[in-house]
Amino acid sequence: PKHGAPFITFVLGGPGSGKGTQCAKIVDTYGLKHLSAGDLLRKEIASDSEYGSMILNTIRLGKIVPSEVTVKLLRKEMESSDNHKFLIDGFPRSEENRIAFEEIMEAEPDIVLFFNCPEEEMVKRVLSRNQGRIDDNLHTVRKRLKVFEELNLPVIEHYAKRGKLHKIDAVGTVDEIFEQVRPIFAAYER
Ligand code: UP5
Ligand code: MG
Repeated sequence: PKHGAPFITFVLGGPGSGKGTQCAKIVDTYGLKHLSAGDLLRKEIASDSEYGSMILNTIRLGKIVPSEVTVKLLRKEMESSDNHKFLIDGFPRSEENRIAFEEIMEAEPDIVLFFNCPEEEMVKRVLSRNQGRIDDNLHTVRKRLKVFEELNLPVIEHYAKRGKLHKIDAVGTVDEIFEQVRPIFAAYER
């Protein structure tokens, strides 16, 4: 990256594809700053902010929170971080998200990871997670999968065309999957 510019990785994949799990391993090994858009939004709900109830209702329906809100949260985290290598998990979820981020942050990702996982495996993982997430029920998972296909796949396609996409087979053990991820970051360590 050019001097002073952040190093940005977007981590994409459907609900339960293993984004958060693999991000934890990337952070441990390569020391990037993990920013989960979903976690930031859930923190907003918990903190009773002005957007809290709107965000809660949006997540409950498996829909996408307005770009301005999510980009503002990401921007705040990025600007206050002394680590300039970011692992942005679960964002952008639509072309509109992507364009808003690129315009407001005046930055594009260096790397885009796509955890490619069959739907039935994603459903199984989400429904057995048991962490009390309001969107981890069969009805909302179906909706999340539909929104992923309709709105997130075009973003993945966009970055594939730009030569930035790394498609990872997200079936297997956590360690087997990480072995596909490792060389992508190792290449930047050299
Ligand atoms: N697990 C992980 N890896 C496994 C493996 N290899 N084998 C077997 N099990 C495995 O994993 C899910 C579960 O599977 C866990 O129990 C894990 O142990 C197990 P996880 O790593 O949590 O998968 P992840 O892809 O992170 O799943 P998550 O449910 O978090 O994905 P979503 O994209 O659905 O959730 P997110 O938090 O990003 O977004 C939630 C909602 O917030 C969205 O639906 C949307 O409404 C809203 N949102 C926005 O509006 N805008 C945004 O920018 C972001 C979110
Ligand atoms: Mg997650």
